[in-house]
Amino acid sequence: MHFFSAQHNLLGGWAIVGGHIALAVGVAFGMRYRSRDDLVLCIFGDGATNQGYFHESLNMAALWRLPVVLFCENNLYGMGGAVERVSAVTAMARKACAYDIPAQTVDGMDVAAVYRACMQAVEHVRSGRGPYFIEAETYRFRGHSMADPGLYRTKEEEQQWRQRDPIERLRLELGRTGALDDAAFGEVERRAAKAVDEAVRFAESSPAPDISELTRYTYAREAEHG
Ligand SMILES: Cc1ncc(C[n+]2csc(CCOP(=O)(O)OP(=O)(O)O)c2C)c(N)n1
Ligand SMILES: [Mg+2]
Repeated sequence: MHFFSAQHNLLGGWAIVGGHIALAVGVAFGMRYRSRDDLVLCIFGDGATNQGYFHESLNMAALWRLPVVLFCENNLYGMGGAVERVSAVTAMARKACAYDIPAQTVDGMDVAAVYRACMQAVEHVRSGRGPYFIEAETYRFRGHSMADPGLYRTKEEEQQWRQRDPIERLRLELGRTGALDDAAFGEVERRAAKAVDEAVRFAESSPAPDISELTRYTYAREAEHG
């Protein structure tokens, strides 16, 4: 969860649901403050939109016209239950209206459609008009984590969404247009599987960290020494 790569401008996966929206807006404020022509892409789930952070952050981002694209993956479930059981508003894009942030809903199972929506959002933000909200309608084929076996939906529902698997759809589309044949696609899959296997091997064969490492990287000053 705590991956981070400053080199790739990837500012991390965060443990506190919705907390990173405030961080993203803070980073966007920093960019504006330093007159940098960059923007932030902040990705969060439907569950995060019920958190106080979400509302405070959208308010501030809109008020100060900060350069941030807010990307909500609405996969219909949080951890342990369906959206309609926890959210008074189930269409996530409508939540952006409260802060006058332009929003669009896109088929999150269609890679090209998501790409197009992101490009529109980037264009909007780059033109100095403030934040933009995207709701990608998608599905999570499993429970949230090992602690969530995902028993709250039916096998039939899962099967229906499987038919729209975005990776499979992309493979078919690339094959149809001749951009990437099955062999080339298989090679991409093999490379990805190899990278994951290597990372798992590295993690499992590495020694457990010493207790003194517990708070390392918690503060920037420590990271400088690390
Ligand atoms: C503030 C906070 N509350 C609860 C949790 C436990 N938790 C982790 S993920 C999650 C559900 C998140 O749902 P959603 O945003 O829809 O993400 P998804 O797993 O569907 O991508 C919860 C409740 C947490 N990490 N932080
Ligand atoms: Mg979700």
